[in-house]
Amino acid sequence: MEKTFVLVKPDGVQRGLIGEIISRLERRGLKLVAAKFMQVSQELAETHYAIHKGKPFYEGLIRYITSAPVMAMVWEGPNAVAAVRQTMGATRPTEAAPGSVRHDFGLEVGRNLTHASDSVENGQKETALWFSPEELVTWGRAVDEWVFE
Ligand code: D4T
Repeated sequence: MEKTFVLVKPDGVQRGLIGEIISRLERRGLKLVAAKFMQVSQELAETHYAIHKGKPFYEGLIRYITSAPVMAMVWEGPNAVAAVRQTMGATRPTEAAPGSVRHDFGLEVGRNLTHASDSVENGQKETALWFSPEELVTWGRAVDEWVFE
């Protein structure tokens, strides 16, 4: 089953939106397989956002992601990558679809509340960066057969 890496960023934590965001993913039928509330180190932030190094928003992005704790998670489901990105909405909140997290709670790209992997490959890479293999829980959910075809 496809897995994807999700972060509730510092603004989402500070604004008390961890529960709201988890609730939306649960309600959709996705299954939580790992979760960790943590302060992001400078080193982890720089590795996670290595692709953006040198871009004008890079320094601010690193300051933002290390500014307060985050909730790091791995979610599983059919097409989990696409489903989670749809639930989160476009990177820029003013371009995010109505009903998405970033539309409903955000205004600025530099305070866009969440991160979600943009491909299956990046989902695997990010999961391996943020979690050790033992932190991923394999479990059967009673409603799985009513959510997964
Ligand atoms: P993340 O990685 O946070 O889920 O965002 P996305 O996958 O949706 O978008 P991204 O990689 O293009 O951007 C990473 C991160 O950088 C911030 N950002 C981005 C910014 O502050 N200014 C910008 O112009 C862009 C493009 C927001 C998300």
